[in-house]
Order: sequence, then C-alpha cells, then structure tokens
Amino acid sequence: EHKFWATQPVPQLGEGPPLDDGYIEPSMTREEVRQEPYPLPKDFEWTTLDINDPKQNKEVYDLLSLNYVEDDFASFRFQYSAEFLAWALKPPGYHKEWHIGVRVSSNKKLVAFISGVPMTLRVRGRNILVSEINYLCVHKKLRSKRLAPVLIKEVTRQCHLKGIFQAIYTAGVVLPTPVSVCRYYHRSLNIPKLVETRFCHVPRNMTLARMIRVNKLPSSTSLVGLREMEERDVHQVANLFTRYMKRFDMVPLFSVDEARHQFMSGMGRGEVGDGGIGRREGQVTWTYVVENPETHKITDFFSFYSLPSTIINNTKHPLLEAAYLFYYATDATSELGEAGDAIIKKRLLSVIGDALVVANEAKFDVFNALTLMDNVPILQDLKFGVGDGFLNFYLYNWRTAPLAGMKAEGDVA
Ligand code: YNC
Ligand code: MG
Repeated sequence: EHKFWATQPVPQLGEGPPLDDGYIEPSMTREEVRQEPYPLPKDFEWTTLDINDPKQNKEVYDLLSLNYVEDDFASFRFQYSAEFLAWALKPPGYHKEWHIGVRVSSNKKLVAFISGVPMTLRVRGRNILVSEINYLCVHKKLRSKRLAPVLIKEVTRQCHLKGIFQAIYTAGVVLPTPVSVCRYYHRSLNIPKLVETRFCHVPRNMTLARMIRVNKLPSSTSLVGLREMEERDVHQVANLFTRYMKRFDMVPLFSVDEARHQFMSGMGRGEVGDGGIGRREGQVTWTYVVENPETHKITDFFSFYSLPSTIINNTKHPLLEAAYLFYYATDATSELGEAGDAIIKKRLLSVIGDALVVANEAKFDVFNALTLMDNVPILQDLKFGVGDGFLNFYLYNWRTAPLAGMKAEGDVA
C-alpha cells in the first residue's frame, strides 16, 4: 500500500495506541549517519537554497505559487508570499542545510523543494527537539516519479547530521499515521467576492443582501486596551503564551527570541503601533495585545497571518485574501476543567471577535481557523462555517496515543 512510508519509523496504520511515549528508532552518532546525499535521477542535482538571497527566496516562491497545495477541485492554490517564506524558513537557530531543492542540471531550474526548521515541541509530558517539515513540493511535470520519498530521505539525513531525530509535519493527505486531525472552518468577511469566486454560495433560503447583513462586523474593536503588539511586549507575550499553552497536549515551546520571531518579525517594514488598522508592505502577521490600562499587564493576545490563494482561472479576482488564525492566549483563568473552559470561551469570544474586526478592516476576504486549541467552542458563535478541508498532524519517529482534534471536531456537530 505505502511502499515508502512502510519503510519509515512512523506508526503503521492500524497499529493501535502505544503503551508508552517514545522514539521508534534510536538516535545515531554523527558518524553513523549516511554521509553522502541520496542519489537523484540523472539530469537532476541537489541544491541548498539561501533564503537570505532575494533571488533564491523568489525561486522558492515561484515554484510554490505554481505547484503547491490546491483544494480538491483545483479551484484554489496556496500562494505563500516571498516575505512569508522568508519568515517561516528563518526562525532563530534555523539551518540553511534544511532548505533543500532539486534543480535540473542543464538549466538549473528549481523543480522541487522541501524544508525543515528547528523547534522544541512538547508532546504530553515530554519536550522534544524536532524539525518542522513543510513546503514539500514537486513540479507538476515531475509528479508520480517517486521524487518525494528522495526529498524526504534527504531532509531526514540533513536533520540527522544536526542531531535531530524527530519531526512534526502536517498534510491534507492521509498517511501512516495521523496523531491528530483538524478540520478547517471559514468566517466569511467579503461576501460578494466569496460568492463570485464560488468560495461560498448563497443558501436557498437566503439572499445575498441578507447574507451580507448577517455577517456584518463592527468597524472598530471592542476590547479596552487592545493595540498592536510592540517590541516592549515580547517578554510578557512569551510568558503569557507559555502559561496558556499548558492547556494543550502538543504545543511548541518558544524562547523569548522565538516568540519575538513568531509574533513580531512578520509585521512588515512600516512603523508599528501607528494606531491604524492598515497593511504595511510585505506584512505577513498581525499580532495584537490587550494591555490592562491600570496595571499595564498584557492580559491577552491574538495573532493571525496572511496566506492568499490563487483563484485558478479567474481573471476578475486572481487572489483570495485569506487570514489564518495563528496563536493566541488569555490569562482569563488558569483553572482547568469545565469551569475554566467556560471562562476561557467567554473571553475568547471577545478576543477572537476583535481579530475578525481587525482582519476585516485590513481587507481580508475570509478568516480561517482549525479545530484546535480552544477554537471549537467559539467557532459557531463567531459565525464560522465548516469547510471541506482537513489537516492531518504527524510525528516522525515518535509514538504517542492520538491527540484531541478529532474528538473536538465531533463536539461541534
Ligand atoms: C505528503 N504530503 O504517500 P507511499 S505537506 C508525505 N507528505 O509514498 P511521488 C507524501 N508524503 O504512500 P508526487 C505526501 N504526498 O507510496 C505524497 N506522499 O509510501 C508520499 N503536491 O511520491 C506518498 N505538498 O514523488 C507516496 O509523489 C510517495 O510526485 C509518492 O509528490 C508528492 O509539506 C508531492 O501537496 C506532495 O508537490 C511532493 O504531489 C506532490 O505526487 C506535490 O511519486 C502539491 O510520497 C504540494 C503538496 C505537500 C504539503 C508538507 C509536509 C511534508 C512532510 C513530509 C514528511 C516529512 C517526514 C519527516 C522528515 C524529517 C525527519 C527527521 C528528523
Ligand atoms: Mg515524483
């Protein structure tokens, strides 16, 4: 069935939950790791992409914008911007050796890519240094030639050379074996455009005018003390994030520098904190904090990022401007269980409600979220509709029982 995945240290389909969390295959010393790159079919060669070089950054952008992930009906294709890729591929401690490409030997055209970035992941009680693998892409003309397994083996080898033996990755496709499955939800902002581009449709018992009215958002935010995040907030935000994420079983752990990178460095080149909700050139992320006016403590924050999609074969609307809910946190309570959940839900309705207002003012067409963290209980109240996409989460060389996500998804219905 899975000729490649059957050979890899991942739980095989139908294996059943493990007795204990831990690795599948032991780590190696540097000398034990294969020293030569895996062979490529003739006429192709390996390359390391230097994302600091605008030309190479653009080469990755060009490859992905024409060949990366599409929806099931080939109507929309992710169009990560060059700025987004530079941000995503260069977190603190990144390794250029983990930005791997394949070129045609004769003309040096980039035809495939895979990347990893380092991070610390907590899975249940265990902290693991992992690489986060993303942007696996093979040019459309080179599909089904078993190039993907070679890319995966090569990035694995490069991780091993840096002493990393575990990885996390997500995919729309089902492979051996998801540790969690989330569903996409969509909050319509620009209804006329979403209808025109068939992203959504007017239900039979609705009119376009009524649909616009029902989904209308206020033009200003509701929370007292809400403002754009600034450099001086980084420590408090990192701290708040760490405390809040204790609620969940699989989370990244961010140092202060990593928090700065995740929440600040995608904010564009303009002046931060000028009060307006506009868009700065090259802006990738939007991060807002709530500062208590009396204590000056940061009590909440939210973040979302811009990830447009090409609308395939549409000349009037070439691009769907989508915002994706990223991380958020609140100190509304540290209480666990149902009582805590109810307090969190109430607070998040305001916090994420304001995120919608900001995204709408910044002219996004749609706001997307997954069924993870504390999203599920607020999606319906905030007028998100269920999407048809799923996102599967995977761990490489690590066993743990399935994590919430599926269960949470079922709770919505
Ligand atoms: C996928 N998305 O099952 P079997 S997500 C992993 N992730 O192997 P071929 C995938 N494996 O089943 P094609 C995969 N998609 O025979 C397919 N596969 O065992 C497996 N699409 O290879 C597949 N980007 O080269 C099969 O297929 C084998 O030419 C077939 O290439 C696949 O970034 C692909 O969706 C996805 O560009 C490159 O279709 C191509 O079709 C494409 O014949 C559009 O491959 C873009 C797209 C994927 C986005 C992503 C996460 C990738 C994770 C990779 C796994 C990382 C493991 C951990 C490594 C580090 C370990 C350490 C330490
Ligand atoms: Mg192939």
